[in-house]
Amino acid sequence: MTTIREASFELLRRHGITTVFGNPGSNELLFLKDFPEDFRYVLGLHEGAVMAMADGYAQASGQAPLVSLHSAAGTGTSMGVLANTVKSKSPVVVLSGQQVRSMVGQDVMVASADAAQLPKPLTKFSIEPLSPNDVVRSLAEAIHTANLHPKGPTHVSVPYDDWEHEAEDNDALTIRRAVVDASALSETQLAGLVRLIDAAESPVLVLGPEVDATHANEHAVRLAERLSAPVWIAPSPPRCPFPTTHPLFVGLLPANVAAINELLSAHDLVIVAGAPVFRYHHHHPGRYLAEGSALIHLSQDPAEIARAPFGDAFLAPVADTLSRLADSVAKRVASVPCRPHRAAGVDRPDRMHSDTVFRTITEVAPDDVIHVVESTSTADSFWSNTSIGAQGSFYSAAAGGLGFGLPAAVGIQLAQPERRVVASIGDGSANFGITGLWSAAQHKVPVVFVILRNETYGALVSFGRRLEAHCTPSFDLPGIDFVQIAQGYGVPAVSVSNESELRDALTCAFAATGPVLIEALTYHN
Ligand code: TZD
Ligand code: CA
Repeated sequence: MTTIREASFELLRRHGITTVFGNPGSNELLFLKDFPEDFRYVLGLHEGAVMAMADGYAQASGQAPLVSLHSAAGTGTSMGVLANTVKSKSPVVVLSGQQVRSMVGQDVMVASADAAQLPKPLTKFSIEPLSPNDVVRSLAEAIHTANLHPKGPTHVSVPYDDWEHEAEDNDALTIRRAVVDASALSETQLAGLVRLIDAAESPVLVLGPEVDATHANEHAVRLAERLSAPVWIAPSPPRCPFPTTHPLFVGLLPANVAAINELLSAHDLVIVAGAPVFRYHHHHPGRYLAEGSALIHLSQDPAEIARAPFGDAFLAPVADTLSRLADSVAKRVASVPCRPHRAAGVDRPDRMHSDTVFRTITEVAPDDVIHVVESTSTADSFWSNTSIGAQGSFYSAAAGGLGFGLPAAVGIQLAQPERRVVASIGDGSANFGITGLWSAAQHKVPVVFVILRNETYGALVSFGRRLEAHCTPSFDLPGIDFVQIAQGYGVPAVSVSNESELRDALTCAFAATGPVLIEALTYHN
């Protein structure tokens, strides 16, 4: 007899899902029983860290991992990070354990009263199968849905007595299904788009995370070069779609209406690829787009296209569209745009400016290093002092939810063992995902963690000034010793306060075979 558990593992195996990130409780034990040897279980000490490791792994491998969580409490605890996962469009399949079917109605301990409802606003699909006979098919639906564009997290809740039931004969057919996700602009649609672009005098490109997620970076470079068009990265980027060392790269768009309009106003055509139009943050009302400008939106996300308040949109795989446009648009020659110069910050005797931290990381890290960043007040400093090149070299929380960066770095490093990951994390942010250090230590995942210890929620101090929110409670964070915390989780650590100490620490960290944490003493200005 094949049990539902065995059939489910066969389904997961069939889809290449052999890494499980989890935190277990009593409801999950019968799923984890006889855990197959070809699967790897990465235990996280907190569900936020579990979800972030899985999200990072999904983004950096392109493959859906399984997340195994405990009932309502475990699933609920993961949901802060899940808010990022939906925006990063990571194909994560969440399996939460449920009490025995016949007991859920009595609201016994660790039953999840309305399990499918719990993560619903954040997931593409959420279900608790109505019968054990539908468990394998439901799990298959969750896997396919997670992997179809736009990708995203899905959730299945399974009562734990289901796992030992006999699987359906028909489950074998479900397990065997392959699904191909295709479609592209027709030749006529493409020709229309090419005509629009060729008719423009001064096109500009704005690129977003979908470009990096679908490995379309090189097509974007070819198109930009063909058009000799300046390239902006769309606001608050969770990934980097274009090499920042390229002469056509001009910078990151700020996240507000007025500034975007101003920066793009010199162009009669704005081509946005693989980004929402636009993901604003600060409220600065104004005209979306200058008089006489037009906008073309290329995306494979129907919801993003439907909600955009302006621009004509083309729903099709971004990689294919960019590649065919690069082959078809007329070649132009234009002068290379200039990038604004930014003066470097100055160190204090006992503390560094964040510019020093990022510049030194750039100097010491290997060229193909992967950056994971969650240090909110130092975003400009990061982009001014680092260069991001190839596909898959930059990751950040897609919804700005803290607790992603530190554990995501662990998942990303697990997915990319040939490259090194450096995680630059604020001292505030670090605490939301700190338990990721333990998983890194246990699995010897060689992430270099750099904690920027400016002893405050710097971004909130700056935001407060801008909103004139005076006399708030203090947002300072004195007395958090990251060296002791890291050592407590089994990660070797050192504190540094100037450039030469940082350089030495980074050199040792990149030579290490396991994780290392560097506490960099910085200041907020
Ligand atoms: N909680 C969660 C889960 N996500 C959030 N984004 C916040 C709270 C609010 N928040 C921000 O948006 S930035 C920030 C908080 C608390 C401060 C982060 O401090 P940091 O970085 O030390 O990591 P900086 O460079 O000092 O700002
Ligand atoms: Ca801070």
